[in-house]
Amino acid sequence: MKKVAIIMGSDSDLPVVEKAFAVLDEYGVPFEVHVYSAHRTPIEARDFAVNARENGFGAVIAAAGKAAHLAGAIAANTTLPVIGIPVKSSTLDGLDALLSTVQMPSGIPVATVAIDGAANAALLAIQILAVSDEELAEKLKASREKASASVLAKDKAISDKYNK
Ligand code: RP5
Repeated sequence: MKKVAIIMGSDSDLPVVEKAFAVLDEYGVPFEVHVYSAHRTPIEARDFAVNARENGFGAVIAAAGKAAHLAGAIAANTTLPVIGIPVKSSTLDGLDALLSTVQMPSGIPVATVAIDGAANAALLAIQILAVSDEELAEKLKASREKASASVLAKDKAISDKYNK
């Protein structure tokens, strides 16, 4: 199976990014984690991206806060799908990171999830790998069915209590 790369701009992003580790573990998807910054270690970030495909990765998750150029900088140097997580780490509550991550110019896409949306970033990476992995696709389907059943059970409980 292809691996997922998770790059964060700083170790201060870890509390947010860790939520992605849990989801990838749950699905048995191998991943590798690094701290590379578009601004502080631009050469290492670039080199990782350039070599990511031949190093066995199928998708890259890049998390950064403030003037968050990491996902875009990674995307500029690979044709692997790149998922950006804008991290809420500034006085602007993550809106700065959201806009920096999502507003990519035509030709270099970054699939941007919600501010601090690490779990969805992991799920999207898994869905990308599942395009060519039936077993993973089945796990995703089972998980969606479980989530639906859980909501329907809550609906029944609320309905039984209030809808006389
Ligand atoms: C960004 O700046 C990082 O991704 C982090 O979210 C933010 C602050 O970094 P530190 O100053 O905490 O290292 O590049």
